[in-house]
Amino acid sequence: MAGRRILCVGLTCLDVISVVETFPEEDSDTRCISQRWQRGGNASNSSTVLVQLHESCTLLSTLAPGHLARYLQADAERCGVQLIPVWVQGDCPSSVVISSLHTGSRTIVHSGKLSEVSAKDFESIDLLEYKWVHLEARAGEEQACMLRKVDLWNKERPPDKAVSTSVELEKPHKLDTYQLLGLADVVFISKDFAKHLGHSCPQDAMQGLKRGLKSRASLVCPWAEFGAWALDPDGQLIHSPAFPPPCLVDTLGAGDTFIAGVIHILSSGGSLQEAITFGCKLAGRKCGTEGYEGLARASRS
Ligand SMILES: Nc1ncnc2c1ncn2[C@@H]1O[C@H](COP(=O)(O)OP(=O)(O)O)[C@@H](O)[C@H]1O
Ligand SMILES: *[C@@H]1O[C@H](CO)[C@@H](O)[C@H](O)[C@H]1NC(C)=O
Ligand SMILES: CC(=O)N[C@H]1CO[C@H](CO)[C@@H](O)[C@@H]1O
Repeated sequence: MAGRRILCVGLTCLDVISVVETFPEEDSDTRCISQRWQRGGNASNSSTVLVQLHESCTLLSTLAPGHLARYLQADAERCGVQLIPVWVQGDCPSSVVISSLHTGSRTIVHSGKLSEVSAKDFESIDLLEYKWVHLEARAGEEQACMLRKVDLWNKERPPDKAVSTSVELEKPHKLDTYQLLGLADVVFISKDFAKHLGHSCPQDAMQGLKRGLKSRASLVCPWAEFGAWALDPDGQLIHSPAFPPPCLVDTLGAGDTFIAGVIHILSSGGSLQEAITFGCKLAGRKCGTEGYEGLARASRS
C-alpha cells in the first residue's frame, strides 16, 4: 500500500508564550513585547515537523472537551496533522511561559493534567494504515502493551507490511517507562535521561543501556551542541556532529525536531547514519529559526 502513515502517541498541550524585555517584578503590572499561542507537547511537535517533511502523520492524544481542545484541534488541522482525540475528563494541559529577552530565561507554569492514552484506546488504530508508531514514553505498562501488540501484528504479516516502532525515553522520574527500552525497534534517550541514570557522556549511556535493547534494535542519543550518537542494529557506535545555525535563535523543541528527522529517514529505508545526520541538520536549522517555519528546506544530502 502506498503512502502509509506515521502514528505519534503522546501529549498535546497549549503553550502561551509571553516575551518580555525583562522579567517582571512580583505584584507589578507590565506589558509584554509579544505573545503567541502554540500547540506543544513532544509528540505533538514531532508530528508538526513530520508533516513538513511530507509524511502523512496521525497524532493520538487525550483531550478534555472545551475551548482548549477546540484550539488544539484547529491548530493540528491547520498544520496538516490528523489529530485523533481520546476524550477524557479533566483539564487539557497548558503552560504559561514568560520568556525574558534580557536574560534568556524561560519561566514556565504548568496547569491541567489528563490521563494517558491507554492500550485499549490504541486498539482503535488500524495498523494496516501505518508504517511507523512512535511513542512518547509516558505510561510504561499501557505503552508496553501497545508495543507488544504491534510485534504480534507484525508476526502475522509479510515484512513489507511490518510496522516499525520507536519510543522516546525522556522523563527520568517515570520509572515504569524503563521497560519500554526492550520493546521498540528504535529507542531515543535524552541527555537528561542518560544523566539521570548516571551516564555523563553519550558513549557511556549507549554502553550501559545496550543490553536492555531487543535484538537488532537501535539506540539513539542526541546531545545538544555535540550532535548525536547511536548504536546501530549490529552494535556499532556511530556519531553525527551538530550543525549549528549562523545564529542561535530558539533551541526549544530541537529534540522533537531531531526525532522527526530520524524517523523520516528510517521509515523511508535510509541507514541509521543517514538518519542521525539528517536529524542533526534539521534540528540545527530549527535552532536558527523561531518555531518550525521553513524546516522542509533542510537538505537531505
Ligand atoms: N546549540 C545547538 N547547536 C546546534 N545544534 C543543536 C544545538 N542544540 C541542539 N542541537 C541539535 O538538536 C538535537 C537535539 O538536541 P537536544 O539538546 O537533545 O534537544 P532538547 O533540548 O530539545 O532535548 C541535537 O542532536 C543537535 O543536533
Ligand atoms: C514544542 O515546540 C515549540 C515551538 O518550537 C516549543 O516552544 C516548545 O517548547 C516545544 N515543546 C516541547 C515539549 O518541547
Ligand atoms: C512535556 C514534555 O514531556 N516535555 C519534554 C519534551 O522533551 C524535552 C527533551 O527532549 C524535555 O526536556 C521536556 O520536558
